[in-house]
Amino acid sequence: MPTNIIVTGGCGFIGSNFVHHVVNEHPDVHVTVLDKLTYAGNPDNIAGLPADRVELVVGDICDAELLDRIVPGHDAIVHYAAESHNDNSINDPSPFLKTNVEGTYQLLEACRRHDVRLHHISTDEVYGDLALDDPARFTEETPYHPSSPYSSTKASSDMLVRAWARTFGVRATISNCSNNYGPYQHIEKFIPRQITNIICGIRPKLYGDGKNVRDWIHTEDHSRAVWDILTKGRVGETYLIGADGELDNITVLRAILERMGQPADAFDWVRDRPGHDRRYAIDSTKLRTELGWQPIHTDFAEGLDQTIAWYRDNEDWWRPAKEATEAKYAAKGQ
Ligand code: NAD
Ligand code: TDX
Repeated sequence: MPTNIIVTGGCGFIGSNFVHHVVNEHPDVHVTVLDKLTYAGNPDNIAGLPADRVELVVGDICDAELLDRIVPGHDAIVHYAAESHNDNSINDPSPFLKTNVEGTYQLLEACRRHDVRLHHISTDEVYGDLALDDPARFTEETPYHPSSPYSSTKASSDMLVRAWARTFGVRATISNCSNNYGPYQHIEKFIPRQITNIICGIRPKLYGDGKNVRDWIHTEDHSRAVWDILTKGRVGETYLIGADGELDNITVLRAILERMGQPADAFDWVRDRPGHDRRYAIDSTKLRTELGWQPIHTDFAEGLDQTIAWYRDNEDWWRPAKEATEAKYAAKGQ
């Protein structure tokens, strides 16, 4: 059982939720968060956690010398750090190449030099997309077919992890998860963008025809799955994480509008995302049968209510980023 772990990207959305999960559920574990604090990283996400359990190191995963200073003495690295937003990757792919590909390479080299276990966090987007009427879902055997600069850099990072595991014996696992929702998600992303738009009196914005399907999972269920893979998963293996939460975007938006007391048509249709993936869907049978994981947050409406309440209660957290985020979208007709 690991007792001293590094969490890269632990000040971002999913990474910080994982740090909270470990602190709450695994009292013997110390966490070193390594985070560059980009626009998406906020130290407030882990503020208030006990100082003897969580240490923040502000730094870049591309910095090999820094990695040589902090990695020795740790049992494992859980690697969340990434540039994570598809729309940003279309505006400027370069930081995605740097952090997602080179950053993962530097972490792999550090794991190799110091013989440290790695769990690499990836996405279902590496598999490309499915047609709306396709009965298939993604499995661990689905061929890679990424569509966007973001997903192609995540696919590249997965390939590096597999190669370093096979060639150099790095003790690595990979998980590919579906769309997360919950507290601390940056307001550039679909669900928090629409919730905070409504709070600000701005009409929500829906891309294309609104029929694109995402497979939603509460971030807490993702954290539990990652812990199970880190502690019980077979080294060298990939596990898909999903909670059977397929919904199209217009259904999610209508649920948000209804729960926030808005008319069903109180939103704007906006320009579609170039290369917009149609549908993602995860078959998580391997994770469930091999490791016994199951999602707990299976009621999406309840999870959405909690998420809406969190954004209402934490306006200080998101308000400073709102104007600039919307200005960036407006410049693109979105
Ligand atoms: P996020 O953008 O909210 O957070 C990313 C974090 O990484 C931030 O704290 C940022 O400061 C940090 N970071 C960025 N570049 C860095 C660098 N060079 N060095 C150190 N830290 C750096 O992202 P998220 O949505 O929480 O996603 C986390 C991970 O989960 C990513 O690897 C992403 O690909 C993956 N993922 C996300 C989803 C989703 O629905 N959001 C789904 C599946 C997988
Ligand atoms: O304003 C919007 N209107 C809209 O219709 C935004 C921001 C998005 N959308 C659509 C695009 C997608 O079909 O909503 C869907 C979800 O969009 P995002 O929140 O940007 O997520 P997505 O592109 O699906 O990628 C997310 O899930 C997989 C994460 O951002 C990735 O990091 C993860 O790998």
